[in-house]
Amino acid sequence: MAMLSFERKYRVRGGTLIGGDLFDFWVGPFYVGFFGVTTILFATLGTLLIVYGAALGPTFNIWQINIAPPDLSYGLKLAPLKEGGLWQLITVCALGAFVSWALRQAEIARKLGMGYHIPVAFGFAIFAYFTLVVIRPVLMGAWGHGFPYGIMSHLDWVSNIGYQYLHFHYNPAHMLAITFFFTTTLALAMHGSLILSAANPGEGEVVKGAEHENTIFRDTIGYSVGTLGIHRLGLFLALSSAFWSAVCIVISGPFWSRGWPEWWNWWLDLPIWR
Ligand code: UQ2
Repeated sequence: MAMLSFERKYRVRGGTLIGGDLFDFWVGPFYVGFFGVTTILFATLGTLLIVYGAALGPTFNIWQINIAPPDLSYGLKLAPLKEGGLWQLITVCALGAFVSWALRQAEIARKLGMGYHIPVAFGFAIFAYFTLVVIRPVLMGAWGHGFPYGIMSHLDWVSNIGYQYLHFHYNPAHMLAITFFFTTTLALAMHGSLILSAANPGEGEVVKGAEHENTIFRDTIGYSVGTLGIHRLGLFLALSSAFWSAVCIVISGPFWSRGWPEWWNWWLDLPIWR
């Protein structure tokens, strides 16, 4: 296994949040740590529960396997395993694994003396999932409002929710989320193509750097956001995508239960038209 020259200096004890030196070791290239252990435990248990749920039938077709949340009549109670209890346990395992993964990222960042940007960024993804399977179901009073675990079934769920609010594209937070997702792909396409164009200038040409990167954008659009700026912008766009996704689903039901097109009547209802 290749080892970067600086790793000999940084692969040292310390920086752990919990467990002291006990789990402070590597397996091959992988740092373990307390949260590496909890990640493995939660992920393994969660996966086994999914396989058990699949084995209960009616199919092992990977596209059709479905592990549904409890019926709405169970409210916020624990349900029997085969009546949505599996979904509840799998949700706990998923959150346990995701949060463990984020904390392991934080421990590695501490070891390396880096900022917490990576675990914070991953935290936004966890927050979006948490909003979908915990915050919104709790606000609506039943775990049955969570989404089912299955490839086709979760797509059907998204489609059904969309139609339940008549036309989800009129949800203003959904509009923002989509705009951020699209702008993220625009920014990454601009950045990726710019870096590759500088690094692969063609036969016989010398590799170009930041000055050239700035110049191609100043020459074309009169503005360069800068080499650090593009990464700040990219992170902002990506985090905003996850954030507004969470907002758009959590307001659907708990704060608005009619069709989203109707929400825009606030415009026609403004007193200025009277
Ligand atoms: C840039 C720059 C980079 C980049 C990119 C730009 C040298 C290597 C892609 C250009 C980005 C701009 C002008 C912002 C575009 C705005 C949105 C909302 C997509 O200037 O600095 O660094 O990779």
